[in-house]
Amino acid sequence: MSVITRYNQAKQLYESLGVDVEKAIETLKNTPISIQCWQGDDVQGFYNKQALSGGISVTGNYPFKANNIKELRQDIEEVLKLVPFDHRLSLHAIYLDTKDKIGLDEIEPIHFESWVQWAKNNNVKLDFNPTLFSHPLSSTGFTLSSNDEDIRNFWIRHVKQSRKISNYFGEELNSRSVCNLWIPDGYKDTPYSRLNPRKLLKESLDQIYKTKYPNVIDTLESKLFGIGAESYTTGSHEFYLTYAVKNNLSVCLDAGHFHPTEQVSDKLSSISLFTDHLMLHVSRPVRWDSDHVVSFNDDLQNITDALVRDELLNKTSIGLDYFDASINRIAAWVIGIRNTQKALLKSLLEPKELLHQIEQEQNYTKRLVYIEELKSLPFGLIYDYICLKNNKPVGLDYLKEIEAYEVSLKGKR
Ligand code: RNT
Ligand code: ZN
Repeated sequence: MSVITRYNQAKQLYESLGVDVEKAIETLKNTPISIQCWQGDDVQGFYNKQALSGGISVTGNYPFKANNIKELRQDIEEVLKLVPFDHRLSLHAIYLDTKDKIGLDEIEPIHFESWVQWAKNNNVKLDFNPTLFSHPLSSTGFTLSSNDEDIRNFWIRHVKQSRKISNYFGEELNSRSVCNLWIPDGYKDTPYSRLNPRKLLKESLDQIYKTKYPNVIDTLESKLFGIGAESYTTGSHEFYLTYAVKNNLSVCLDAGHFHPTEQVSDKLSSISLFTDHLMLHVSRPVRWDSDHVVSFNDDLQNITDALVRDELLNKTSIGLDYFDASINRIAAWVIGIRNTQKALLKSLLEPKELLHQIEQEQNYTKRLVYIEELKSLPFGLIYDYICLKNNKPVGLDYLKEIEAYEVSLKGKR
């Protein structure tokens, strides 16, 4: 049976429940994923050859890693060939394009001009992240909350420049750019004062966010702990959430940055009532914030369900954040993007109005019957059709393309 015949049958099934399948597909099309550039080269970047630090780590030594901008772009273009629809690319400051020896506090839009050109050619929008790790001035484990004023000021200048670059992206590409701030600051061992670094971080942020940019969505990414910062992180969830609400900024929730039993999906509705925007780092923690490739699991489904059921998609940026060097890096990207799209599609294929109504009628038996039965409907056939229609490989076929691409790199990297 052909992909189209199977699609038509699945479509009929969904329509019998009152689901508008074409509308679901259209919404998926209009929901870009912000792809993390750093999956391509194990968070190395092109700034200097500093080892990765800041409590994050990449394991594995799969060959064919991208070694320069040209190779990284080539790899991302390959990824874009294997997933339907247009997407965003999330860049880190250390992925700048310049031969000049400049400080991270001196970066300018011009150092990212070639990325904007590339983005225009590839129908991609750009997001940005200042890089406050893998640098001699972050080696004490503190940046914006360092008690050394020079260190703090250096990083304040860096983040200010980063926001300027993000605004340039937004302006050039006609789409507001998310500028997401994450800092590694924290203590390995129990601090005496939990307040002092947070006071300093607050002061730093006050300086950074004084300037308002029309084309930037500023987000603050919290973390519970990092490797080497097990006992305390300055930028905790409470710190950033209250700071964001008070200062009209937004937060970024990384799925690996909470206690293992906490559900990011349950936080979205609450926060959405008090901030204009939500940013997600969709990731997969395995025992800890291990940044595994996003899997099609309940955690992911719960997130997309929360976004779709409560109509939060319009105010949410869905970004990926993982880095796996133990498997083909293109596959790592593609698996995570396709899984995120599938989960979104599955959520979009629910008879939403009906379920809201059932809940309002307090018919909890009916609610559970529907929710459980919907889980086994053939959303995968709809996804296959989307791939086919958009000239993207259906099902397992993308593996062949990745294998062929890998063969083409032999002897070149
Ligand atoms: C670290 C944060 C952060 C980074 C990227 C590379 O724990 O999740 O988002 O992963 O900036
Ligand atoms: Zn993250």
